[in-house]
Amino acid sequence: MDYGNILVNREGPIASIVINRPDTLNALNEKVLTELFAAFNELESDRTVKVVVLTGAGKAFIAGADIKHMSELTPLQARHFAQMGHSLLGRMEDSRLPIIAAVNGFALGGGCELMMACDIVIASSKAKIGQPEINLGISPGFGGTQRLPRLVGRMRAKELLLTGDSITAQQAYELGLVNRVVEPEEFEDAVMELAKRIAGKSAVQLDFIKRLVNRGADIDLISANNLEIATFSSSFSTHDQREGMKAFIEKRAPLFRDE
Ligand code: CO8
Repeated sequence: MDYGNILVNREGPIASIVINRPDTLNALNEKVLTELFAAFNELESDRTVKVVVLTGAGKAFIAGADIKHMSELTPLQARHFAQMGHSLLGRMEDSRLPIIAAVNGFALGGGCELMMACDIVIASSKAKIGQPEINLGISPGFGGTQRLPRLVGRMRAKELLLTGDSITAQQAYELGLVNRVVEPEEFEDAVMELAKRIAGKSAVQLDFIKRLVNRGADIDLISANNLEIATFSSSFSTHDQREGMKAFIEKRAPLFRDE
């Protein structure tokens, strides 16, 4: 597929997706959502890819859904738009690929929601994060009222959602919304260093562990633990389990084959 609004690059096992609408601070419209969905499908089916970095061009990660686009929507069109966003975020959470959100700047509204569907978040110290929808007279539509309280707790989530205030990357770190805050000049290196470390692991286990954490969080503990037992036992049918343990015993680095 030809992408007009995003850039997709591959460097060995590390793929990057850059939302490339800097004039609108990478605001999300239906075309961007469609392209992102297609890009995640494309990368998922390329078995050489093991990790994805998602970021934005220019000074923003994503400053939210495109307000000009949304200002003309009927309720039915708004429903369709929200469903597209939810499908994309569900696709990201179901992907076998770990997704690192490299939050280079503003992550607001739909941008914060997309960030929360990623697996690890590295934020530049200049990033601003929030759910300002209330200031536009709407409620969040891409999962903000659901993922945010699950990540930071209900009280803190309601404060952000009801005031619409943005917080700094450091405050987001203290809330547990981002994993790490890095100075702008070290940002790209920190993201690539993390991506490389993850890409060196077994792709089978990246998939298994991501699925267990994401799906286990939505079901009861007994069922989730049973899922873990089943997944753990099936690990013992893989090459990478045999290699990982053999390498430990032989005191050398493992050579995973992602199978
Ligand atoms: N949509 C469209 N255009 C935008 C957006 C946006 N979300 N954000 C910024 N832009 C545009 C500006 O209009 C401006 O364009 P122009 O140069 O043509 O005037 C350009 O980007 C640069 O922006 P600013 O000049 O405003 O840059 P500043 O550095 O002064 O300010 C801010 C940066 C603080 C990020 C400011 O741009 C801002 O407040 N943006 C809006 C943030 C926002 O409210 N986001 C939430 C949107 S709602 C949402 O995401 C809901 C998601 C769920 C949808 C559910 C489906 C119905």
